[in-house]
Amino acid sequence: MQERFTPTPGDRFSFGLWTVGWPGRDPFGDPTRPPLDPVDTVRRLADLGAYGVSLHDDDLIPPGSSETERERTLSRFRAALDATGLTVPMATTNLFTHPVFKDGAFTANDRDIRRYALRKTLRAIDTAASLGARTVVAWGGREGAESGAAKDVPLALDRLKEAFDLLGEYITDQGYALRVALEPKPNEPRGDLLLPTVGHALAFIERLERPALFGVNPEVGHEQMAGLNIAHGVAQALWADKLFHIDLNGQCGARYDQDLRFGAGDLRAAFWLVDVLESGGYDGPRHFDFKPPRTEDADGVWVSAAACMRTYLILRDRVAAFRADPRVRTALSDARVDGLAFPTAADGLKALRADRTAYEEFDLDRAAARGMAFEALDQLALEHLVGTA
Ligand code: 3MF
Ligand code: MG
Ligand code: MG
Repeated sequence: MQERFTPTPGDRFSFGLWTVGWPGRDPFGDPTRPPLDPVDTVRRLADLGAYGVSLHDDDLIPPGSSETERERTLSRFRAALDATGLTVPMATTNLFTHPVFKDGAFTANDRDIRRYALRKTLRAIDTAASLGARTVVAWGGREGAESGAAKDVPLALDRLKEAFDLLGEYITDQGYALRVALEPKPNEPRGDLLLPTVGHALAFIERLERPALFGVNPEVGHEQMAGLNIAHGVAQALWADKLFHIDLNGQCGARYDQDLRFGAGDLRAAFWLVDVLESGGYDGPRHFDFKPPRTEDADGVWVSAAACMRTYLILRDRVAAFRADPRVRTALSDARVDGLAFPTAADGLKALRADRTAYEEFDLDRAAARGMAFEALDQLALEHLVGTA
């Protein structure tokens, strides 16, 4: 039992430096834990069975570092990666902590701040490439507004497109093997954020000069803050070949951004998310973006991190058992789920219009009376989830 749920690098689990490294400062209280040394984090994550660590530029290289300090920090970090075999699958830019970004970065009303944000991001892209990352995440943490007239939204979208077109040009010119994953979030820290959901981001990407370079990084809690179904959002991203990365965590409904460990909050949503990730062809990192609650001491941080991976593996096991259960196969067939695989009018519009059984002779009452048998199917899922199937 124990062995099955012990993570290995083959499971492709990764964590942000800023997740386990969160010292617990929140809007109402001071930090409850000391900062972590990124090198120790690398060792602890490798010991726990993770394969990757991700980072913002500033997580590793404090802003204002000299060139020598930057090189020294990077080489010390690289040595820890080499010693443990941990990789950096994703790296990103912090465009939200410094007060200069209070009105946004790529969409700040002030042009000089937008230009600084772009230069900072080009630098972070160089760092990402030098660490061997394959994905750059872009979370527009301050791209938004608290009040109606403060932000001209169509112009802000023009500037956002301009920024991502320039970043796409840079990645292409440099020949970097990097793709960009936009991370949607509805609100927090701004009252309203641009690109609030997976759907908004997918639509935006199609307006870019190099859409193939861009995809999404959905986060469980972000979609749930908007009251949305994360498994459906991820399924649509996969359908569009745009699931470049994922941020796994937990959230209890539409309230403040909780960043709970994976599986906390809406456990059934987590079950269906693992189902869609495991069956939908996603082969990227299973990346955790959570915050060990500030009630935990240093040991509690690692308990919480280990639990994220263990819960994923338990859910993966439960989902596989659900899919393999002959009773589930029957229930799926009773629910006619595979009926959706047949094109509705493969013989074309003309044949559809000529088919009297499709309309004039269609037995509306009989079709409406057919039960869908979804309840039996869903109860089987619940029983697999809680271990009584
Ligand atoms: C905020 C987030 C961010 C992003 C990160 C990019 C600080 O709610 O989720 O975490 O994930 O900036 O990966
Ligand atoms: Mg988040
Ligand atoms: Mg995130």
